[in-house]
Amino acid sequence: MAAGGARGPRRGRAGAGAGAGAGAGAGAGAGAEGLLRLAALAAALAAAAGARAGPGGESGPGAAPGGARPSMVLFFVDDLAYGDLGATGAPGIRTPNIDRLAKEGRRLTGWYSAASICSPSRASLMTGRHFVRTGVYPGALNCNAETGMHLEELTLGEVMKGAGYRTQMLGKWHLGQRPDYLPHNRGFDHYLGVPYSVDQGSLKDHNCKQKDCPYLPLLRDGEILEQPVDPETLTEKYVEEAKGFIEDSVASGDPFLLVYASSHVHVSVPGKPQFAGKAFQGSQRRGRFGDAVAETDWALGELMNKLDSLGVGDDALIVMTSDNGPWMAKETDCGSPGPFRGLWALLNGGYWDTGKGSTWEGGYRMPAFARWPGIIPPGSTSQQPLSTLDILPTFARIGGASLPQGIVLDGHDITHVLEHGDGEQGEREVWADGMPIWRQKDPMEIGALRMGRFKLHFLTQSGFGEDPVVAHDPPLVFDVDEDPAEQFPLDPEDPEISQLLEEGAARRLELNATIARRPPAQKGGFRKYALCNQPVFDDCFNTGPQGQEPLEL
Ligand SMILES: [Ca+2]
Repeated sequence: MAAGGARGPRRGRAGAGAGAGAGAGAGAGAGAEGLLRLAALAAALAAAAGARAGPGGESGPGAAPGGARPSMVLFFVDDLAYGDLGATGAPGIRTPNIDRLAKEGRRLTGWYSAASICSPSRASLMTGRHFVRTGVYPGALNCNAETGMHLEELTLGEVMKGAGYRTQMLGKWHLGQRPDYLPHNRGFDHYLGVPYSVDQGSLKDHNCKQKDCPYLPLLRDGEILEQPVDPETLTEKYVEEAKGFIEDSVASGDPFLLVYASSHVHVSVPGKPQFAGKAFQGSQRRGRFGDAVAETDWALGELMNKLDSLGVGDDALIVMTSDNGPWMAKETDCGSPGPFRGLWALLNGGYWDTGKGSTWEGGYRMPAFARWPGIIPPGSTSQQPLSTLDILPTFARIGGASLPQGIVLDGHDITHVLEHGDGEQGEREVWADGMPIWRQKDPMEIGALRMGRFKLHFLTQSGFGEDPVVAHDPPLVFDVDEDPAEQFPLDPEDPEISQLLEEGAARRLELNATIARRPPAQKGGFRKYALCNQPVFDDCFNTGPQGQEPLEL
């Protein structure tokens, strides 16, 4: 077994100065970070003056490839996985537009989510920081959460807006539904979307005495547009809003950031809201779930066509990925992890729930593609371990935005990988010093590390089962390039693996010691914080029992 040079020296940070890294700022507590946030925001706003400052406030190296500042579309799907796309070999669902994106850009086959469940994953997407730093853990936020992602966190929207980008957020936010936490108050010019998961509200026959979540709302900025949402026209509404935003932005002459966070595909349960539009119902072999994927694929195609029709498609960067793996506890109503089955767990632990919520590859390894004509070679592939954490520093670099100062960023600028892929001209070891893979259950722990082509499991547990945490000493090691199903653990007595285990253990201790955590924001159950504009439910959600008083933010 050869390591193949996967564990090279810690180059640490790809690109020029982006990604302050987990070690930088070690020991800075959440309070200290908070005090520095104003300085970070000021730095971002300074970039709006048109200075082409590079990441970290440096001059020069931040210049975008090709010299221009491209508009950017981040297409972020909910619970979509490897086994759900034509581009990754799924037999039962046709996804011609996603396939086109993959064909015209780079397949990023080593892409990891930053968490295997919705809200924490999205917190890391928006901040470039491990979610434990943002306070969004454990689990996903409820429809009536008291708080959300900490208000001192600087978002991708704020960073890009600071560089003069127009910003629009669409779809699932899931970082807090109260006004201060919504996207239009967090760096996005406008927001249209269902602010949390589509299974966190009713669609008909609501009984507020039995349910904590009211009818599912559709928001435009802070206003409720629809309640309950019409799920059959929801994607169409998102697409129309996106098209209007693209048209207005192109007319303005300013670059733009569009975050399209699909409410699809999550999980399909009879009686629960996972409906595709009428044009897609019954269109696929994978039932309602497949129909939702097909409509999602259509939405991406509409966005690409709009960019092309306005003559800006060749200048735009499109990145597509998903927030976490399939909710396998839902059996046939969820997506498929494809080759990332976590078979060691089935063969030795007796469980197959190795998708969403778990630290197995099925929970974390995401389909991901990036298209940028003229910069990213079409039909190219990278196996480099990359992360959703990398989006913020990369978009900032490409857009000429200043990175937040005085706080720890965990993601890395991966512009070189997008351009050149793996190889001597690209960055080969972006996460060689160990990508933490977090457990999703309290107490939060780093359950695994991805190091080069290897993955070390320190703690394993099923995604949603009641099974106990299993501690592994020595850790389980898999070569996830050659063994994506995590079936064949490598021999810990092998000298190379033994050395890897030593390095991994040290790295995990270092990370545990240096990552400051905010108190968790997960506080649901406050009915008065549910979004409800219907007087008939006042006794339940507006003037009824108020629960506890809000905490100091
Ligand atoms: Ca999700």
